[in-house]
Amino acid sequence: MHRLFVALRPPPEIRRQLLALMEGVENARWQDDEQLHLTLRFIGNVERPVAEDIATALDGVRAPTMTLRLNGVGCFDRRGRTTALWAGVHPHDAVAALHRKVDQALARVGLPHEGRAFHPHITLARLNAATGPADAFLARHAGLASDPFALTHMLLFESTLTRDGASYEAIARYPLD
Ligand code: 3AM
Repeated sequence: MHRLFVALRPPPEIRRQLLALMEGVENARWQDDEQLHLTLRFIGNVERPVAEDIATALDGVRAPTMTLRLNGVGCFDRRGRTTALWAGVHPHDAVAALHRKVDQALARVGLPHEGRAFHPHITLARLNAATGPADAFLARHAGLASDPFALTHMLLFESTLTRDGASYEAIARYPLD
């Protein structure tokens, strides 16, 4: 089985800016440089022939290169607990349009539409019960901004879960126009 997702990779200078934010939350599992990405669509576990269909379907997605900026930070909560800290991006329209195109391309090869709302974000840290409060981090970086950065391709990633977290490998690369 292959655990797949489709994502954008911020350029090195933006990743450096994000890495520099990563302190001040006790026991947070900060993402490393290799792990930084903006997920367009989580796919999950598929068998090899389906993975090949997915790779072909993504080849047919046509979308323009987009320019984004970092825009603030936020968190995801589940059952009253914060599970992830992330950096936001702005504007949302082009990246949401690309998310929809990817979702449609994947539907054509039989994957069910993603049910949940799309919130473009770059995960900075994963948190668990042992993690200290993140309020000060969220307040400190509420005004996060960056120079504009261009995203010129999207990537199909394979995720391998290890005891130390997930490791991600780009297995295909699709240029944006
Ligand atoms: O972009 P991030 O890193 O926040 O949380 C997982 C990660 O998102 C998410 O897919 C990305 C690559 O692993 N993910 C994992 N399981 C998921 C699921 N069942 C999921 N997204 C949606 N549904």
